[in-house]
Amino acid sequence: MRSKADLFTFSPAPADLARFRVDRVPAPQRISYAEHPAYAEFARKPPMGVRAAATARFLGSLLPLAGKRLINYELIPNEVRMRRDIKGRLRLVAAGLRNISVRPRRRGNATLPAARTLSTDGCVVAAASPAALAPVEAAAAGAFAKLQEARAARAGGKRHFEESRFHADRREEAALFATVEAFLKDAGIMAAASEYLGRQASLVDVNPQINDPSDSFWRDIFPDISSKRLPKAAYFHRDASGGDLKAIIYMSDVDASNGPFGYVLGSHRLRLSRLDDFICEANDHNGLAHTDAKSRRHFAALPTRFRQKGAFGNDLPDEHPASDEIVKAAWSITGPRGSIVLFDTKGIHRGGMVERGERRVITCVLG
Ligand SMILES: O=C(O)CCC(=O)C(=O)O
Ligand SMILES: [Fe+2]
Repeated sequence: MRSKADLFTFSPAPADLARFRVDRVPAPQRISYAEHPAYAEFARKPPMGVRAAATARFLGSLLPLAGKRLINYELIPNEVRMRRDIKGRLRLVAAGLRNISVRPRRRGNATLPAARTLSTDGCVVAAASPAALAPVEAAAAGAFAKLQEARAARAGGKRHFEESRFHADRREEAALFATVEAFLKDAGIMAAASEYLGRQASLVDVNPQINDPSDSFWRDIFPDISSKRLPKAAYFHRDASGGDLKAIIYMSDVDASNGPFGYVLGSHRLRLSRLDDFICEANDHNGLAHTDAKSRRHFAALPTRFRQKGAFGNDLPDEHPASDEIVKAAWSITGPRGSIVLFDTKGIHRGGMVERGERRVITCVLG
């Protein structure tokens, strides 16, 4: 009989691909917005009212975000976060209090090859055989059907990125959670994640996701501007969450045209000061990082230091020295269904930009 390990193989990124030179490039999220064609006009002389409103919105988001970081909010599962009734809120508080003592990530002494690759590159890929993937396909079929229905109901209208996703609730999708958890364990993903985090990793969220060319969240970045040319670093971002890992399971074959996930190798080593990182997260949370005209007007009215985003790629001019560095070190991960991408969400990445066909994945949050 074949052992479970035979059903999975790890592969590191192509060795000939460049690694992101964190010490050589200026911080990519520090952008001269006063000279940016889509922001300059707004940055020139923002009216007092806009400045006050923007700054108030920014400052107002700091305390809730600090609270979230204190309780490791992103490690609390969907079904506890989403409940609005009193009992649900109490559970959230209890989970939050328990979480205060969770240690942040402690890097180093990785011994497993997959954890070592994760430490050097920020990203590692495993391949599951069709036999290993089969139970996951069966367990996720219902969730994908529901998601497809919800997406069809929004056909024609503009879909937000979050509408690509189905946030599975562990109470309703117990079988899906259990199957995915077993799959990630057998694949060695949980062990690699645990070594990387320096503590026992757990499966926090399971989010089936469908993308096709009708998703325009990545294409219509400046809806009011007629030029539709995208910058080279379009949609590249660092997640606004507190620093967890994600495992993306490809549920369909993924080639260059149906939205491969892309990771900038070594970019998880980017060292932002805690303050700058916090500023980025705040703007990603408070909505000022959006790129429609109203959000840009407000963002451009912020004091210069506060003009930073985790979702910076759409704003990064091709001339910025970080742009080429990002492109050179970006691994566009194509692969058959059953491929599993494990990555540090604080590294620079993008995905789901489908030109043709459809891409189905299950995005799992590990924390
Ligand atoms: O859909 C993708 O491939 C990437 C989405 C993403 O950026 C994420 O899950 O953090
Ligand atoms: Fe992301």
